[in-house]
Amino acid sequence: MEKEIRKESLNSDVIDKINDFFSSKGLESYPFKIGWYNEVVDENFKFPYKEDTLAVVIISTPSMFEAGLLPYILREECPGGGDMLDNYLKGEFAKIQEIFPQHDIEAIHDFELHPSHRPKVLVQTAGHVAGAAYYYQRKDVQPDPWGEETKIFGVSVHPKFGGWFALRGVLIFKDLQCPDLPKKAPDDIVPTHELRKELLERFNFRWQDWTYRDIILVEGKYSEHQKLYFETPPKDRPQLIQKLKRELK
Ligand code: B12
Repeated sequence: MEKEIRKESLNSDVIDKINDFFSSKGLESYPFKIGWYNEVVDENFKFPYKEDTLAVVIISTPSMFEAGLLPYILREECPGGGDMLDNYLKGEFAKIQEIFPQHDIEAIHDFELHPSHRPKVLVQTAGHVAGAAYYYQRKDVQPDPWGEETKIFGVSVHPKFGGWFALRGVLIFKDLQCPDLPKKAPDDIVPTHELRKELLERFNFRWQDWTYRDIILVEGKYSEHQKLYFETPPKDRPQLIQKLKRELK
């Protein structure tokens, strides 16, 4: 019994520390059990870990750009190889291993693919099972209003930020078991058939106009600088970064 209590307080200590680390950077973290994720995904997406293994999904909120990415961009001397956002988040995820040298942590980013091009993690599913953001999929709109030939991708909606956020990846604590982690259902903030249909249509057919992000009233959105950064194709971002450096430094 005493051992179990210590195990649980160790887990909540880990969860609190991760939360403290990310929150000042405009990032949110939500714990989940690997078993909750494995229960819903197809065989080839499952992780080969015990069901009670502790994992955390990381979300970027609208303030991530100004609180973390922009200072990083302005600090970095030379953009170097790769995307600045990916490099920034790789660095932040890697710091978690430094904070917890005693734990065996696997960090997986949203953009990581297997050689077969299959994503290493489905971050929308992770966000849903962690209770962070409801993942609205085609099967959640019944009766189905689209024809068989129409491909409809699902979209997650954050209760505070609507679509003004992104799911950045997961951290898996391979050596930590969390049998008593309470499961929280995500808030169903797009409850009606009409609104869900509208959400999926905006995300699939008009995602460039940003409107799917405003499917609910939100507490915060991307700044004009952030929108400009994300609208700019990665190959043109180095020039934009130089411009931002001149304007903001
Ligand atoms: C590949 C990819 C694309 C591809 C294909 C899209 C797709 N969904 O397949 C393309 C290039 C088209 C694309 C485009 C875009 N994408 Co994209 N994309 C991805 C990526 C890397 C993988 C998605 C994927 O391949 N999924 C595989 C399929 C099979 O998964 P699935 O359909 O969810 O099926 C699983 C679930 O159904 C689950 N499941 C089964 N039953 C149940 C039951 C429950 C309850 C649950 C929860 C789950 C569940 O099991 C299935 C797998 O076995 C993700 C990041 C990531 N690593 O997840 C971003 C991601 C989905 N994209 C994102 C975005 C924003 C976009 C764009 C707007 C462009 C952009 N980056 O700004 C456009 C919009 C889509 C469009 N209109 O074209 C965001 C979505 C954010 C959100 N709010 O949901 C993500 C999550 C990236 C991120 N960092 O946030 N994308």
